[in-house]
Amino acid sequence: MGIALVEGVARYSYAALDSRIEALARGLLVEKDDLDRERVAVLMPAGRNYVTALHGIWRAGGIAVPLNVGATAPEFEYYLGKAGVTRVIASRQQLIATDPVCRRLGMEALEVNDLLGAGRRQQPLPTVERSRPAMIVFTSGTTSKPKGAVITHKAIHTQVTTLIKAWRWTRKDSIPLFLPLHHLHGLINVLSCALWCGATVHAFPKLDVARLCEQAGSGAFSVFMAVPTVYVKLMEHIESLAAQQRKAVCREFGRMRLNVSGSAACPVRVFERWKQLTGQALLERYGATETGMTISNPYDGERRAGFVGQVLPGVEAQLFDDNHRPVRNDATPGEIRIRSGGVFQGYWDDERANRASFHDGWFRTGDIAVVEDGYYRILGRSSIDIIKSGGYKLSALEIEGVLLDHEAIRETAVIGLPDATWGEIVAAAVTLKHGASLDLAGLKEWCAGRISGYKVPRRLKVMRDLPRNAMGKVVKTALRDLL
Ligand code: MLC
Ligand code: AMP
Repeated sequence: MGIALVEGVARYSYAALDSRIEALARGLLVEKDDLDRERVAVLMPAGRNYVTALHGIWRAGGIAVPLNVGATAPEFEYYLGKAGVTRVIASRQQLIATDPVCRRLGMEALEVNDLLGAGRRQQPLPTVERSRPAMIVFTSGTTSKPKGAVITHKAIHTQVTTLIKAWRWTRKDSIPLFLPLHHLHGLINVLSCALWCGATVHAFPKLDVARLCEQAGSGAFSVFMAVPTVYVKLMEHIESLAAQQRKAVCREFGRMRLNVSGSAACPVRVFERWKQLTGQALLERYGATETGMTISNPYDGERRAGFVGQVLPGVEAQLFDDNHRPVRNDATPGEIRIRSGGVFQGYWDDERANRASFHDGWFRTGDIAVVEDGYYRILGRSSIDIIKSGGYKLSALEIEGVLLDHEAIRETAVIGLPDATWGEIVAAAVTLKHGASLDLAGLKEWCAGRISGYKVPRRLKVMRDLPRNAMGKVVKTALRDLL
């Protein structure tokens, strides 16, 4: 069997990975027959241990809760509590960072190595039906705190097999993995699709544009997937290279069989510049944590800049108006709603959110689109309180909730502002308490340790009053124009 993972100079075969996964599953089970929906958190960067932990939990019948390695202690505590996690599997570095929280919650925190030898070799592994939940993935939304999307094995199976077919994955493929593994883009589209079909994953602990270009330039990859921000960063780097090196990197990106962009809108200028540099027409696709990928530009055929493409096989998509009526005319904007075997089961322990998110069996994405000749074009979101920065979905309300704890801040309104690199950046408008003062550097420093780096405001506007309507509600559109 071939190589499943490349991590630095180490290469791991599928067979070696498989026996490690079984050993970990047995280490988790010890005397039990089945973890039976026990929630086990996974907290580590891409690599052999991540795959061992994720699949080990699955084989033992547990529910994996992949978490952000950059989460702060309060965020971490929220995720563990909300999902009812009982054990955490972490890398050494994460173990040290999260130990105080785990101790406080009386939770067992382990490294992969602690579990590998802990089970009995003859211990049978349970049969895990596809209808069972496989993981809880936290996603921000229109509520202040992130919600845990429960995704079954069946939904993962549907999502992965759909993409393998649509994008022609084969075992000959090799792909770099540098996106975070607590979201579907890295976890399903890159890691799971590759491992499903016997391809090779090159794991990077984080985005390292220089190393990526070096390896891409030596022909190491056949497929590349990233958020638009990564393509912007890659192009900046490529343009800074000496002529010969630049030529080699561009040539090798051009020789790959597929470059995909998603998780946020790919600006037309990024599509065009990438094509100019490498000759590759980026394949833009659309999806969400709750649905997996649902709309994609074609593998063969026209890839339209500024469009997310056509509905994937096996997926039903329909535009709806504000009164839950299907939009009959494709040129009329409507909310994209989805039905498919890839859709999640519901939010963990959140009946209110479940009621609000489904209507007549359709999942409401909150994204507004039009359709032209079968190609979807995203116009925006139904809520201004959702910000997409570098492919991360952020809740303005969650950030506002944290900022209000600042001793100088009386009121705040958080919005996303357009940005050429990040898509949007987080901006906070605040009014201050009497006699208080605040600057951006001070605010950033205060936020560290409270919210993940990517949620921290990059702009601060201190105002005498926030713009409000006659009802006293902050008018965020007016604020956006002001900023
Ligand atoms: C990092 N920073 C960000 C940021 N990421 N700021 C705003 N938005 C972001 N997304 C900040 C850091 O806090 C830091 O600030 C500075 O930028 C440099 O940090 P870094 O970690 O060195 O950045 P970098 O490695 O360049 O990260 C950029 C990135 C990352 C694009 C690789 O943002 C990323 O991995 N994004 C992908 C998210 C993703 O996978 N989304 C998929 C969701 S699933 P300071 O002040 O400390 O210097 C989904 C479904 C679907 O949406 O359709 O796929
Ligand atoms: P998440 O909850 O992090 O999975 O983010 C899902 C959201 O990302 C979707 O609802 C869209 O708003 C956005 N999204 C994903 N892909 C695209 C794309 N290609 N273009 C525009 N928005 C996208």
